[in-house]
Amino acid sequence: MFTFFRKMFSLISLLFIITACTMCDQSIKPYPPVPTAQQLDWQEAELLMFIHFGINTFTDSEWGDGSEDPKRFNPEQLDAKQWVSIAKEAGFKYIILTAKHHDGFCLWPSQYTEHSVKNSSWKNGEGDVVREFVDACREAGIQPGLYLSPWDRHEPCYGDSPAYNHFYKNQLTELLTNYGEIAEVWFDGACGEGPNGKKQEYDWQGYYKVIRTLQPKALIAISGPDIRWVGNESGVARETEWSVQPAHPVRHAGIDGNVWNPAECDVSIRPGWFWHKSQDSQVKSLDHLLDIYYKSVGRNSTLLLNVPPNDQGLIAAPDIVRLKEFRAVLDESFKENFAGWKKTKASSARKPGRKFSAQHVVDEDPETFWAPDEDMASGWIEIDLGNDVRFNVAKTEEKISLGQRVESYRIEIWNGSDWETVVNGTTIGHKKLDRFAPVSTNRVRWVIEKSRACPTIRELGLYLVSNTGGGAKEFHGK
Ligand code: FUL
Repeated sequence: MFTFFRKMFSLISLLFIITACTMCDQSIKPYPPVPTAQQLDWQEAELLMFIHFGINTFTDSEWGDGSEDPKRFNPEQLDAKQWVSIAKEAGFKYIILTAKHHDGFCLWPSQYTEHSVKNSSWKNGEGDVVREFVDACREAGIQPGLYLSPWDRHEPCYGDSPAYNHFYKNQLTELLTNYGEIAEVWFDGACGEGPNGKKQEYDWQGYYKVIRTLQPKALIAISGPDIRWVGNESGVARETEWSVQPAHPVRHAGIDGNVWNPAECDVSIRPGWFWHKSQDSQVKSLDHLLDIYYKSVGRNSTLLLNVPPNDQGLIAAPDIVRLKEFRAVLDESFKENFAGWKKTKASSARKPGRKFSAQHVVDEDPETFWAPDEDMASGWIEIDLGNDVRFNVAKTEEKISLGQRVESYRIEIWNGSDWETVVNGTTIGHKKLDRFAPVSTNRVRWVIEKSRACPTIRELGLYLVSNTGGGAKEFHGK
């Protein structure tokens, strides 16, 4: 009997806890717009690899004009598994392949054109690079994405708008039907003249419809609604980078107000997008890549780094070396978070219970977060480091599944008698990495100065990084 009552009591307590937690969850409402599940997954991925590969790889050019002989395509040692394993080891979670670039040459045997692998020397025209690529991605747990250039300098009907749109949708349909789940479709906006100066009007709404119908989970990037081009090809986001943007008249037709439209920073590891032998010695330096990392991933964006395979169909040695160095430095840099599990206090914490306590910003749990009292659009968190600690990088993260909220913040250190500012920042978003000259202190304070709604801070970090990509020169504050 006693055991029965004890069990009943435990059951009732459990139900009480579950109900209380559900109520707490409801007590912070999302501040719209918020990301979709796919946008969140993509943002958490942080690193994406671009693979520019095609007829240009064999003609030593960046933009083919469509007159290239498909026979020239012959990557004798092509190994998509090599691309994928190099990407995976370096921490890249998505890979986007140029299924067709502006020259119109297709890496898959499209039934709508003769300008493809089927008329190449590679595998006697029996090969399919897209197939090998998606298979290798799936085997390794990497998300595959495809780039299908709307601008097609080979296709004769380009410039006859309805005919070409029909052709293009057929190609999209082939790619989105025959190769399993595709995570990202990358739309370049380039739109050159067609034959006899004809202007092609792209049917964007029609293209989006094909994708949404065939692959409802695929993100449509750049000239599409889900992911925004950062605005340059140097891999650099703005210091103030909002994922919340005004709806674009074409990409978000029919929507008024703001949409969730995060930035992607695309940049090549080499001067060109395609592989050129002459550029084997011009792979970006480690410092440059690290600087790019801080200015893209560290500024609420993702990094889409292009690593183009060579004419053998393999990623070349200098690029592999650099990617390994890049990974090793990042692992080393973020190995020890001096703020991790330290004692915190805050201006306030939202009730009830400890659900939104400041302790959550150092618990290394991406699900939990701190929020101040209801209706507070500002507040602070202090971390007691125990002893003096030296660091030169700070990490700040918002819980973006609830929306991007913070407009300005600062980071202060205790100098024994006063608080000194080391960082003055604006937006945070998914991840903000601030670099500064090394400082030593036993107390650090993050002050959220202004927020569009009650701030929701997910994680904070402090690191001593030996190679910040030269960015320490740029530190602001004090
Ligand atoms: C540009 C293209 O013209 C380049 O060749 C490259 O593909 C880059 C990613 O997008 O608009």
